[in-house]
Amino acid sequence: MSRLQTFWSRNRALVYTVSGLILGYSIAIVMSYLLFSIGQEKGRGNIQNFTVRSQATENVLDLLKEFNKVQERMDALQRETVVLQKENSVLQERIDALEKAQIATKEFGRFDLAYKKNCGQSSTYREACNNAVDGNLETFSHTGHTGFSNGVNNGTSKPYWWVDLGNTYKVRRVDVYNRLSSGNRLYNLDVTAGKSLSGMSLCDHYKGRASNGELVILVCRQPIEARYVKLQIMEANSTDNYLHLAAVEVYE
Ligand SMILES: [Ca+2]
Repeated sequence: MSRLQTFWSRNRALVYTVSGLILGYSIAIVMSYLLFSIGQEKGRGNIQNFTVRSQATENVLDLLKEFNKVQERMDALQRETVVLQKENSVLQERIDALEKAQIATKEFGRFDLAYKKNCGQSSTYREACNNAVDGNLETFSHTGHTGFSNGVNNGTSKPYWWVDLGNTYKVRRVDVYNRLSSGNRLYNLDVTAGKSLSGMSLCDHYKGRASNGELVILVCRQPIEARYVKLQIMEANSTDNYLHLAAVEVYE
């Protein structure tokens, strides 16, 4: 019997056992590697998904930030618009005042058509209507006084004054000289003109309030063919409501 045969017959069981263990370990190593690879792939996929979701969230947050910025800008623009509208309103008032001043420098008829002409007023408190056409700025007409209560005088609702020019003229401008005291009572004034007191057209409106002795120039938008010119405070409340006029001058 050779040496090899002798070794095999003595150690066969040991060789089988060692071979079996080597094969078993190899299979275990291969399986572990395969399972690890699969797990890593799956893990990578999950990380990618997570990354995608995270990017989408970032985009939404960025959009929300942009939206908030746009909203803030719109609010700021809204506030700027309100300020500009107020400034525009103030400028418009200045333009109106300048236009009136410009009109006042234009050539009008040289003669006051109302001077010493016949007149009337809705009611009288001491001072007659013709004090407004006497050429004297210290005298004034005064509509009715109806009582005194709660510390104030009571006048009348919508008091008016008118003048008869005696002939028909193309009335374009009416100058009103305010009384030298209680001048704030002149406001909300309609100036109308027409061929008869029952057929009057609006020449101009004065918002007021006026100051003592103020000259208020009223200009008709269109010349009005008129024999009569009428001034009326359009306020219906009678409390401290009077029309008193130092002078009224009417021009073509
Ligand atoms: Ca007068």
